[in-house]
Amino acid sequence: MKIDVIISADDIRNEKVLDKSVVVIDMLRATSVIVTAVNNGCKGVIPVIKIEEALNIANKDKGNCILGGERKALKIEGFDFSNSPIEYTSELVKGKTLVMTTSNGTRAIRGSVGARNILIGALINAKAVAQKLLSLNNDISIVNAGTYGQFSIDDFICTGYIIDCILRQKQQIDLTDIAKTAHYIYSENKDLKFIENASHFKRIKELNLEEDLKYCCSKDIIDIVPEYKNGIIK
Ligand code: 3SL
Ligand code: MG
Repeated sequence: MKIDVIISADDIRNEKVLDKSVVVIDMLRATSVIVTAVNNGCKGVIPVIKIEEALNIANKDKGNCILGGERKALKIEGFDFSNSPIEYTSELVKGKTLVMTTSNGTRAIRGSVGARNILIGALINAKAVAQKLLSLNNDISIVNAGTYGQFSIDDFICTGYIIDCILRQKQQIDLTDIAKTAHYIYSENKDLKFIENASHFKRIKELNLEEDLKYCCSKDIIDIVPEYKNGIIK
């Protein structure tokens, strides 16, 4: 079993994900939203790239669909939810299909098509993701959504933690240099405080979304692993 890491949605190349077990990570905040929504009974999440595409899908099934996501970290006009995971309570999402578009996360999910499995990961479900990857017993590509095509500290630390959870159960794993680096950086920063240096962490903080940051930086509070298959995450 081999583990590789892709550092941003812009860096995904088909041969890097083809037939792999992929985990897409956008811990701030898209994949934290998806994990939370599915855990709270959301029927499925449809990740799309464009706002118009999201509106078209949702308008065809108004009673069942809810719209969520962001541009520049802010709620999109006409949408029901922003990209704040704590908004996605079971009262509001149970039985609904979430149509979602975000700047980096949904792009990374769609860009991973061609992988054997596309799992949705964040710090909040990291241990469960590691367990699922071990059970799939396939080579792994951990796709960091990154931030607007750039490397992002938050996703990289989360990657290191998932690798750490895997290595605690199975030592015979071949790590690429970048996977070793992610694991090393996490090992030196297990309290996760280093994430505060991420430019996107600072952006969310400037928006006074401290509750989101606290929630997204909580390890293993959810034990489900959503998977993207045939256009929908369940
Ligand atoms: O880039 C994304 O997909 C979003 O998660 C970014 S934000 O945290 O909602 O601004
Ligand atoms: Mg992000």
